[in-house]
Amino acid sequence: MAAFKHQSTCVIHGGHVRDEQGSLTTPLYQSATFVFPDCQTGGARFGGEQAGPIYTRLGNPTTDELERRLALLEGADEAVAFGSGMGAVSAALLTLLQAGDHLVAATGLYGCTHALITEQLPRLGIQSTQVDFSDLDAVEAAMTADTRVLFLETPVNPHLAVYDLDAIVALAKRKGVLTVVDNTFMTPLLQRPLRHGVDLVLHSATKYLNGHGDVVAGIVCGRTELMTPLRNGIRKDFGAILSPHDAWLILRGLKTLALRMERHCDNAMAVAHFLEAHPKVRKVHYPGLSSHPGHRLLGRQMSGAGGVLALELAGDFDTAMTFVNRLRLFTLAVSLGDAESLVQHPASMTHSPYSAEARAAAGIGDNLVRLAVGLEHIEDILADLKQALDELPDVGQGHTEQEALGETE
Ligand code: 3LM
Repeated sequence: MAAFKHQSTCVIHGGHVRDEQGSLTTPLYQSATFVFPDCQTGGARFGGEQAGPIYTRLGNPTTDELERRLALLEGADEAVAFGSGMGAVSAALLTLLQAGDHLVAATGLYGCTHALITEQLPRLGIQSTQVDFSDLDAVEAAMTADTRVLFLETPVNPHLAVYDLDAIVALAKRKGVLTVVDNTFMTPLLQRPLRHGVDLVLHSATKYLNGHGDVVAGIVCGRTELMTPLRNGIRKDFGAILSPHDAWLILRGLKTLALRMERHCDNAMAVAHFLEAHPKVRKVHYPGLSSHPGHRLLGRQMSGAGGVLALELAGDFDTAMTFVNRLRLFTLAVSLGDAESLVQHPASMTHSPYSAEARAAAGIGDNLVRLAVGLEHIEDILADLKQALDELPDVGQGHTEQEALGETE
């Protein structure tokens, strides 16, 4: 596959094959099955001696183009698309793990990934330990003779902790285990984990990759040796495929990914600065801020800080409810990566699958609110946050104005 020098070109042209009619856009093959010219050809396609479509659960020309484009963007040999991000997460783990194996995962993870690891995989004989991945000694200590995989998100959903991929991969290689990274918050435009030696990278394509809030999808990228069983075994037999129509919508959405990510990052940075200076806010979690522990990895591991941030309000559960309910432009909905700015309350929504203890260990408090900053004009975004914050009761736990202005020691 031809690679392009720039990702902003690749999101438009990567992996495109011009069809016989000369269609500018990728044709949509909205067909469950494909006609064989003769019986011998059908058998040869099933036997793998001849390339060509068979049946959409096994592969589809529209979905193939999306997979080629993502593979180029992530720097992978191949990509395999799924009907949801969770389809991608579960397929990646089921490909690499079997009964008796052990997994070390980060404490902070999207809620359903946490549920998959703690509730579903143990039913299949796959055990796990969750630890803070910023403490590599703890990661190493959590490994057993049966550990096969390290799994993490960076930045973490919902509180944007950032982990050092080079250091984690070095540990994994030393111990002979594989690493899987959920790159949903960054997209391949801001972070390419395979370049750091990670084995599989995956996305909820529901988010930035599609970018328009109208598709649920996932994708896994990696080297052929790992992708072949993922495609020809796990996806074929568990069947979590992506609809060709949704693949087509993601291909359309991808064309503006570079432009969108730039604007998401700019808007989120401005929001982070605004919140950091607001007396009703106790803490802002955004790797773009120099106060964030992951800031040092900007430039080395990430080329931008992304469009999601989290804030801890000076207050409690009720303060968070009041703040979220007061927002007008920010729409109260889970998900992220859309044109619309979205707000949600992780403890009661995306991370409700955690027990209260696991949530506390993961650093997800009741006063934590997640913002997925959209593409609207920044003045409208800031005005909405200001009106919702200004009305909150003053409980005196936020930054003082002097602190916020950097006037204290
Ligand atoms: C959310 N997240 O609002 P799907 N990996 C990451 C994710 O953030 C998600 C998935 C995987 C949210 C969804 S909550 C009901 C809505 C880092 C999803 C799973 O299966 O495409 O939803 O992806 O944080």
